[in-house]
Amino acid sequence: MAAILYYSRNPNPRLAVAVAKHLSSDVTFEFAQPFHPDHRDKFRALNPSLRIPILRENGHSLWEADAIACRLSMQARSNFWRLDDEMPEMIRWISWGKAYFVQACDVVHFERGTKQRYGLGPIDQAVVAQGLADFREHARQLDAHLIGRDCLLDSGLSYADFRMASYLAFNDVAGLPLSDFPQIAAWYERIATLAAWSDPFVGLDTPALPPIIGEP
Ligand SMILES: N[C@@H](CCC(=O)N[C@@H](CS)C(=O)NCC(=O)O)C(=O)O
Repeated sequence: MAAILYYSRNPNPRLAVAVAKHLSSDVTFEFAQPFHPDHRDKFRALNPSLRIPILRENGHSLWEADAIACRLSMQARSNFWRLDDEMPEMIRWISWGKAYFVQACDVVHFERGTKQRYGLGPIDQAVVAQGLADFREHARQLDAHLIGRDCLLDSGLSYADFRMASYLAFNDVAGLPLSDFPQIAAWYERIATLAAWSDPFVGLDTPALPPIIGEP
């Protein structure tokens, strides 16, 4: 029986779906609303944090997008998740991204996007200002690394690129100043040309995200 990938259109589930599409993984995609009162009990049993993506396989639940990407890449016998000499480099960028660049993107997107979609309160402008300052600091480092290269790793596209880009797919809402960082902008444009990235939900019956209803 094919594994089930529980997903939504939100950033981390989107990332997992993009990985599965990129790798042509043999999974059944199942749209999920783990925080819906009717579904909480089911999803708490699959992931105590209630969060998605979750990869359900032979009675086992694997959660965290990075772990799911690793599993799907190994199953596909792909080097998208490096298992060779470049693995430490790849993990370096995943780890740095989660701690700094992706984290800054997440902070800004949470205020301007998630909170306004799900009615979680007004935008905290101080949090946004700090998030933007952090974004600029870390984007400078990432931009410098990308000079003269197409991808984060020497040998080409890897999961580290997808993870680093995970919140940039939402920049219409987050409004991060990408154009101030030309190497990042060009790198992201290359990722956005990949069909699996530009619209991972093609062929899936996936409700749209709730609209932004809070302040702009
Ligand atoms: N660290 C987790 C974070 C997972 C997470 O925060 N998921 C959010 C979306 S980004 C979620 O489950 N939201 C509920 C939903 O999408 O319905 C990962 O990387 O997978």
